[in-house]
Amino acid sequence: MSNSQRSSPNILITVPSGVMLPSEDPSDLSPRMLMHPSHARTEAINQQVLGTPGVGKSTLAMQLAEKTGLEWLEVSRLAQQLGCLQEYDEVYQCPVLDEDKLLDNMEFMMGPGGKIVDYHGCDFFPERWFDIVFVLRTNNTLLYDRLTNRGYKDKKLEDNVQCEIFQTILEEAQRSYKAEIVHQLSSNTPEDMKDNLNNMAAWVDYWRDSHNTSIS
Ligand code: DAT
Repeated sequence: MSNSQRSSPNILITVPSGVMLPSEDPSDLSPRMLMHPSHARTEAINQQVLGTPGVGKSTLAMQLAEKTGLEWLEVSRLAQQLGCLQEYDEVYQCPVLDEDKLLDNMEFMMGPGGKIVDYHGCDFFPERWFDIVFVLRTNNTLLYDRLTNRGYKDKKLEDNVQCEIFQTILEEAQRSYKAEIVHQLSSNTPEDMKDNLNNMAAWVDYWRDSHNTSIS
């Protein structure tokens, strides 16, 4: 088994090599230990997929939704559909999010569970919404190329690559949620994406088995 993979009795957890998991005790890797203990969801797990733009959140979340039946909520698109975008920020070349309005609209969606929330930030979301949080991480050179292909340039390109270098989103997640529910996943190659998809789907299965639920 490589340095980047550690197994629990039921689930394989993949972490970037050298990254420490919340506990050094391998027994803490069981899904039961790593899931949010105070959930009250009735239907299914709520997962969050986080990371700097370009790390692969949307591609992975869409595949996960197809594989599991969970609903993919792409927050940027949802905000646009719900009229939760304010004035345009010329410096960052994106509209400003009306967070309060978005949260009011999302509250009823999140309650029953079964959602994959995909966004590049998390500090304004209620902690109670999420059972498990995945932060995708990408090598800086690969990310630079992906963002350039997407048409990012100048300050926007530089800021986003720096955001990844300084692991800004990971630290935001670690400040926003309990350490045991936040997991980093490498997202450099198609093989990484496949592994991540399987691991995240395994959490959905685990939740269903342990709560005896299913999504029709
Ligand atoms: P995000 O939603 O985080 O902005 P994305 O899903 O749109 O990112 O992906 C950006 C691009 O990178 C897209 O062309 C797919 C590619 N990509 C994402 N994850 C990858 C991976 N693990 N290996 C190879 N390419 C990947």
